[in-house]
Amino acid sequence: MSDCLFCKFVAREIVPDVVAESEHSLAFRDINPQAPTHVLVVPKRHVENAGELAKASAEELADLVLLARAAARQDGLVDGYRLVFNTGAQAGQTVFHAHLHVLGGRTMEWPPG
Ligand code: D5M
Repeated sequence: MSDCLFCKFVAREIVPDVVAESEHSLAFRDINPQAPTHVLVVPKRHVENAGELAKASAEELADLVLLARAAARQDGLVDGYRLVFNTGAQAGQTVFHAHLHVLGGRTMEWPPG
């Protein structure tokens, strides 16, 4: 989509701080990190959220999760990490191209805010 920020990252029209890439997904650092590691993993396909990605391609959803795992390993998150899909405005989604947050490097609390 021409006006989608994350599509521009995938096309490298704008270059994010890339940490890893796979056939179907791109991982880059969040501009406003909420933890020592805060990586976003996006599908190269433009879909609005994780459910839409699952409907379009289970393989691409699995690729997204595996790239998140690789990014966590790359940052040495051996004690754990949190994966988050904000889905919809009420859940805090602000960019409507599906993205998986990878958060780690500090103790997480529950419930989230
Ligand atoms: O998460 C959207 C995330 O996107 C939020 O954590 C900030 C991040 N973001 C926004 N603009 C940029 C740029 N330019 N580079 C890197 N990260 C960015 P959501 O779940 O939709 O609230």
